[in-house]
Amino acid sequence: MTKVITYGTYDLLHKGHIRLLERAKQLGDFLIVGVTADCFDRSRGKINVQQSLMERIEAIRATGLADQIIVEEYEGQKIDDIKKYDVDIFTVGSDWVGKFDYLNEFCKVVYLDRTQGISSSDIRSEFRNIRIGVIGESPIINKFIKECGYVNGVSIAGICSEDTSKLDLNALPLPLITNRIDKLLPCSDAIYVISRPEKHFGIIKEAFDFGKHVLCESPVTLKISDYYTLKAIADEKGLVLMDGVKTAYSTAFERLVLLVKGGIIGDVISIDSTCTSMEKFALYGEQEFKYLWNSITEWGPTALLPVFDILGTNYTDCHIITKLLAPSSDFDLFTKILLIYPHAVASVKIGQGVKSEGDLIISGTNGYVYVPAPWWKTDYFEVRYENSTQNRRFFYQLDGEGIRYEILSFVEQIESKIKNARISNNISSQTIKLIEDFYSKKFIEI
Ligand code: C2G
Repeated sequence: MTKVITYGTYDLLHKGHIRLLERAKQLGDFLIVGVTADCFDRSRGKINVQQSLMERIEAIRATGLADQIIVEEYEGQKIDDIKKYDVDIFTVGSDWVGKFDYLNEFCKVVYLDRTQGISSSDIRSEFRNIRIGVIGESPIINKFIKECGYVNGVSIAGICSEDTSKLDLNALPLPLITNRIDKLLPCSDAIYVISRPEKHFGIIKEAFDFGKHVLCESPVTLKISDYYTLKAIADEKGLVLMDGVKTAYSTAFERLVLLVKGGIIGDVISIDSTCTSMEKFALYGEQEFKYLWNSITEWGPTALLPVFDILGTNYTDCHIITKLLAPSSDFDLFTKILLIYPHAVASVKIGQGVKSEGDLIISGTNGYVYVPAPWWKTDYFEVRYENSTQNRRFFYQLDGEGIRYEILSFVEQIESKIKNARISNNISSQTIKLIEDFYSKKFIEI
């Protein structure tokens, strides 16, 4: 009996996939089809897969072409499978020609012509065509627009900006560049806001008036009452208001929180979270670039995320210690926040004008989690114990600093009726409350 094996994601099964499977089956007497697991697809950069593993397996089963279905979960598994199932032929579409020649050591490798004119990506883009208007002046916009290219069915409607000096406009094909938001909104389905935080409320309110969904760099507003006003409008109009902290969409961070909540280091007693970066302040010092955010708005939401995600937001006391650029200024060069909980404490250090080690340390009664700098865009963390032989290391792919996952989550929120935002309203509102306290001068100045 000649055994044939082939692998694929098989998302939104179409005739190209089926033709491949039919010809693979003709190569032998027994066809094994390996369907890729969600985490394996994500690790190899396929983030747009719409169907779950079970849905994709069922679709393959329904074709009646597979004699056996297995799941592909890790890099290198093909060699294991070929040996384990005593496979004679490995086959895959010609878009992979050359990539699997190394398997010739274990079995015959056959590349079958790919069916032209159809792909899962094209099908996804037929289902989805979301035009995102971008509003702001930050150089992060360059990354955001580039990352949109990795999300099927998303395009950039244009940019509304008061100062485009930090934007790579020639690198980006943009249908519209304006400084008028009422020009951008009509040609957008949704907007991404990264303008100065004090302008967020007005911009989002206008976007809601035009019936547009909003992804806003955190903090969404500077006043908690404004945040509740916007949430009420969004709920009433059935619009999405999503808080954009890209770290929340990094697999490493998501898994870290789940492991800690699952007790991997025992009870969490202390969290030390540091986010500093002198880069922008050195480049655009406050005098020259009035759009530079201060430390509490630039880094506060990110640095507070692990604290609120793991310890919650019911702290009993809060101390804010800050170093201002000048006595009368709102621009904090450095701020330290101490949050006291009934059975834990958290220390958050943030700085646009002060440099420190940007790591994250979560201390527990059985061990601790160490995330090296820059922890907020890490693909790696360690769980460490007194007996270091028990230490464990975790790696998770992180493409584009997490921005493409954030965009994907935004469009999925728009399409689905279930609003299961990665950042809860509670975390968003409590972050805003702390920032509002800062602006109300509820701090100790050093
Ligand atoms: N395919 C095809 N014609 C198309 C689209 C896909 O012949 N129009 C083939 C691909 O070449 C592949 C199989 O159908 O052999 C499954 O395609 P995908 O679901 O896109 O998965 P892919 O990531 O290409 O799978 O490790 C090998 C990869 O997992 C191959």
